[in-house]
Amino acid sequence: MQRTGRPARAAQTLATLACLISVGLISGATASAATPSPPLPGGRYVGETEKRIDRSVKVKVRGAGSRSTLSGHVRYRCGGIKAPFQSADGTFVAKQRGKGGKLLFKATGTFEKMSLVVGEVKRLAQSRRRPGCGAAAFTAALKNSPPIETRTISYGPFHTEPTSGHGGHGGGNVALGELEKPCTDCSLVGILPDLREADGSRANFDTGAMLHHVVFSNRSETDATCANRNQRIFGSGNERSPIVIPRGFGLPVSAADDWRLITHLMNMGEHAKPLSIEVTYFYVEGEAGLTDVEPFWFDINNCGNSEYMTPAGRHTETWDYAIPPRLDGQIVAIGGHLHDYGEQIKVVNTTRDETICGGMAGYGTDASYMGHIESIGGCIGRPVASLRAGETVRLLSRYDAPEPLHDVMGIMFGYLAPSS
Ligand SMILES: [Cu+2]
Repeated sequence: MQRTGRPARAAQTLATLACLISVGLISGATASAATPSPPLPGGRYVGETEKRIDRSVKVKVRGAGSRSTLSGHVRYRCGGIKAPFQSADGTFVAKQRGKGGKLLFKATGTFEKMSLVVGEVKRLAQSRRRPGCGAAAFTAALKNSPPIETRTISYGPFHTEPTSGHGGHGGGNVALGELEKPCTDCSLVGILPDLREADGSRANFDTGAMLHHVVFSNRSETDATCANRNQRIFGSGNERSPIVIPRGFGLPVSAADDWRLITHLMNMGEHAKPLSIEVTYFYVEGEAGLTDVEPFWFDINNCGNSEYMTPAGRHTETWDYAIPPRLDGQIVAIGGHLHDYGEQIKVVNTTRDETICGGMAGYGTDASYMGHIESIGGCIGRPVASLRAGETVRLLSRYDAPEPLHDVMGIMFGYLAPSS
């Protein structure tokens, strides 16, 4: 199987097997204790405050320019050094070079959790030294206001049959009801979906597993763009894009909310095995002064099962939608979902001839994906765009497939602060 570029055909065939074969109901979900996590990449909410601790090392996180990176800077009083960094995985290196490219300063750090960075100043050029300055370990507390809590919940385990069995589909869609929520009087500000093997290790193509899709919905509300279904609150495909709601906004969760999920997991191995969907939630407890956001869902096959057919070659499928009064407001976060051979998912406001957000599909940088789709860009902003009731938006889903594919998807979902 190829490891970079587009997926090999054998894997592609597995990945595009039809999904909607059977729907069963499994009860129960287990929760694990909160685990320390790095800040959610792209989280603009992470903070604007830093703390002087060891030898005046300050770490300031200002947020991100994209969904996949976190950026900030390290400030070291000795020599007045301020060096920028970017982090995609919670670790970073901050460097500053002088004239001629000479390395003056180098610091490394790791986000131990949402609010704590630990690291080391590894190098400080002689010319910059002052008494009391030099290499040093540091810890830097990031203050978040309000404080952001994290909690990881494991849903399942789901028994998965090899895709070679069960008519080649490995079981199809499964529903799980009465889901555990991370909190009951709170606002979600970030969501990280993942897939795990029975031993807790990450499951992906390299372990013969795939998160075909999972959609979480709230049975206590109706969906904003499809009135006859439950409110879709978030979802993920195998790309597992982080969902980030920017600082100042939150998705409210109440005790009355009744969550369920529907998922299709694939097991490309030889034997049946359990797989669990693991979701790390970032949330703020109680009344925190955040502006409530409402989820919205744009989908090429919106009120159906989200699947559609794309022909061989490059093809863009579109879906037009008139904004109802409920979605008159400001979009603060939006991301997308595509399958293998997807190139771009985009939403434009055709009334104003403005692009709201376009996300490119990424392939071939993470070995565990073995060449399959691994990322899709999205947009975060305060706001990303505004919508007015009566305006028309168009969703454009572009694929370049070697053969007709009968069950691709084109989805953008996100969160909007309503005008009223
Ligand atoms: Cu999908």
